[in-house]
Amino acid sequence: MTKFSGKYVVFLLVWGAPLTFGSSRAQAVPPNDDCTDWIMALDGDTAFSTVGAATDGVEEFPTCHFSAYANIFHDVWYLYTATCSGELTLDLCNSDFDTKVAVYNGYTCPAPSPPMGCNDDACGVGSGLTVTVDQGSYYQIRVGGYIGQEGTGVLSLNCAGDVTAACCYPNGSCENLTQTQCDAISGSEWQQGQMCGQAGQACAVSDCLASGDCFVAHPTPGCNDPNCCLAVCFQDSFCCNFEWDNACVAQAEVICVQPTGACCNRNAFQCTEGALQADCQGPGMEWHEGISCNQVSPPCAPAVPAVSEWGIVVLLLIGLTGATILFGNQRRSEFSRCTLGHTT
Ligand SMILES: [Ca+2]
Ligand SMILES: [Ca+2]
Repeated sequence: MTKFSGKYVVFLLVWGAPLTFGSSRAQAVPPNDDCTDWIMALDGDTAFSTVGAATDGVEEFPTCHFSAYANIFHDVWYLYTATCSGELTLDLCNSDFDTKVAVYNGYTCPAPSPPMGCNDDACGVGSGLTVTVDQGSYYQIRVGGYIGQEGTGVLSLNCAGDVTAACCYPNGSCENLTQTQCDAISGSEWQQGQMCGQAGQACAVSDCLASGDCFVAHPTPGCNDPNCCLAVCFQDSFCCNFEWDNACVAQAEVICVQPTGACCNRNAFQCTEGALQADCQGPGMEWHEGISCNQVSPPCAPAVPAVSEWGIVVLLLIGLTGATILFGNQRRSEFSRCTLGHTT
């Protein structure tokens, strides 16, 4: 009741000074009187005036319900783009009237009710409040007064919190982190003002080089195709920070272009063009990256017998030769006998 009584006194004093009030109404209407005419507000101090402004915002009950009133009278509008992820603190303490203030999450008009926060008296009859914001998001600030109140003052804004930016790991992968978080990672670089959406610029592609096939899981981070490596790590930083596991391989198979080559099956004497390495596995299978079947050397043909097998081959040839000679001699003897019999 005490606070309400104070308000009531102030209210009477204002309405009890018609000359002052009348002269202020004659001033120009503030350019940001209407919600749709908001003005950008930056961190720091912004001088404002609500003199002559109309009340176009709506009553915000219960968020703005203080001392019997839920509206913010003679309001003017500002739009703020958060420069940090953390807490935005604003105040109207340096003002010459009984202020009220509200912060809305968004930039549309009418302002998206209910407001994130609202305050009447934080410093005397001046207003102030703190809301949680996300870097890069928009917030509407509605500045006005308690019923019947208007005047001039200063809107002070201070965004305190962690600013995130691209953090480039030594292997070239990128993650949006605060400078403190990024500095804690050995060899990393914090790119102030850049985000990982600009990965090609934020982090050097060549730094993503690492041993290990991009399409085969291995216990070390990164893989041997820098473009593929960066693309996968952009989606999943685990792959470049800890291990190139099966999940990284699965992403690589979707994102990256896999190398193909000739797949020679020496057991079946067949060769397949443009095969993936993963599809050319098993006994007798040979994968030759980036070449066609007619370039496979030695040609994709039956395997040459091993040295130990040559003895068997020679013996078979000797046996076959001997049998041929014997068979030939027998035939010649029969021919001689027949010829002699025929001539006698
Ligand atoms: Ca207004
Ligand atoms: Ca106030």
